[in-house]
Amino acid sequence: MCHFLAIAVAGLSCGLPFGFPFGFSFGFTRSLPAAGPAAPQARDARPSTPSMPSTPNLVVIYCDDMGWGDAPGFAVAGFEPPAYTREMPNLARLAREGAAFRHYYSAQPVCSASRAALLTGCYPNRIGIHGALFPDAKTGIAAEERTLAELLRASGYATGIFGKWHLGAQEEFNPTRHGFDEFYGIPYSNDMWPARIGRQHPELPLYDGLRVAELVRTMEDQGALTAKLTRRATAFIRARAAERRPFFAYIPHPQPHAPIAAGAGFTPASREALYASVMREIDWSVGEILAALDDAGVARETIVLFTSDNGPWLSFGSDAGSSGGLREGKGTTFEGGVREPCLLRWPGVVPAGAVSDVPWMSIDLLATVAAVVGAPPPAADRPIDGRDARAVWSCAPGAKPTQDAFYFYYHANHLEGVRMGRWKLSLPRKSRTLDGRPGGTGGGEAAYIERAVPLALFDLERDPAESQDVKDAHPEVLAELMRHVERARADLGDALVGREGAGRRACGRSGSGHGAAARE
Ligand SMILES: [Ca+2]
Repeated sequence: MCHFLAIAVAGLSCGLPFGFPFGFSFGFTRSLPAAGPAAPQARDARPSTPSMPSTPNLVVIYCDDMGWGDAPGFAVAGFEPPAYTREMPNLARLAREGAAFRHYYSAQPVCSASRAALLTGCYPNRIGIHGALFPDAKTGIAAEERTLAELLRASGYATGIFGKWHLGAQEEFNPTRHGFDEFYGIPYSNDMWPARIGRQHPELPLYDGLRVAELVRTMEDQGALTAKLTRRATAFIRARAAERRPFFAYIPHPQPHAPIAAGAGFTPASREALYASVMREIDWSVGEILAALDDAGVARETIVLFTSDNGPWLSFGSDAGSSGGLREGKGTTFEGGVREPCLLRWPGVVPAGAVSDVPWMSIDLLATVAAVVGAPPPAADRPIDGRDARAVWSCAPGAKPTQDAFYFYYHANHLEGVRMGRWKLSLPRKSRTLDGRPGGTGGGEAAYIERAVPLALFDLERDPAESQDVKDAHPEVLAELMRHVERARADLGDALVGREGAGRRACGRSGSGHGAAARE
């Protein structure tokens, strides 16, 4: 399923617990050194060449509400991509120098839950995070969960987040309390300010560590964020590279989440063209990051992952992105809500120019990185859901999806869908839709309606838009998927059928806490 050139790979495994021996070589342009679990490198002993790929730098660029169809090369057959996807030279460069994963998933189609999965390797409902945490939320990520930043810091990495956190706004949930050395960014979404959700909420703070550095009060302030975050991220990259210290730079852009805003130099020709300008500025930011890696001489020893937290916020219409022909968008577990554009560059490991249709999910990132750096396994009482994705990343022939089944939960704990291979089971529920009506214009929002959707089986290979229920033609597939549903319900629960689940853990609660304020 990897459309590239033949790659000779030996010793690959898939779906094993991380930490297993892993050595392979490519048969085309270069050979790789073995990447077995290795002791963390001392901070001052890091080689400057990729001869020790067990400590690659990691850069994760995580957009907010960017659709699957918002990056070049992501569209179902016959769908006309937005014009701005042809004006993204830096994303095109990432695709050329790395691989495009067309069946990469976010774990949930909403901000906080999506980020919880990315940073812990767990389904967010396993660790008690759901929805989007509001400024008054007294909950956040539990101190006992191991974040990707904590894992890498324990392996000698410098860690920085430059952008939107959204895993708890109280001080005990600050990123600097969860593994990040540096935090420069906003604690929650860019629409959680008085201009949109009312005067009862505080001004939007821009943090520098534990301190509020300034307030984001105007759309001009919002428009300046992308450049400010990019400058801090590139400064961090250059400084850590100069110290020859491995680093993890997490760059979760607040854009293109509404209200959209572009910075100086990206003023659109018209209000209708603002979304395109925002996307072009994000592309510019990617170029700045890639240039910083080049200038510092660390591009070949750095993993760069570019993706988004969930699909487009379609009710904003002209201010929302494109799902590329997939069904629906943010706030739904149809493909347009949870499938995200994914570009991954890791010279010598990820074949340049490859396009892969092998599914993997954000929950797999932590397990994969843990395998690369040889991190200890998770605590016995804190199992994670992710699997080592290196076989998928390297586009190994015959590489299987990282998971036997991918589960799509939404709301507090609703199991809405399961993907197994080419098949996706859509479970009965209510799901929001514009029902064919256009979204808003100029920053206005059209109203969704809630519509009951029935049990359905979709063949994503033949029907990526999830338009034709084929369960009657494939009863054996339906039966196997229902066995996965039962496994998920026993472990993670399913509020749609009144199941609690034995494997769920509590989120963190602030000392002054009185309940969650998470909404979808
Ligand atoms: Ca989002």
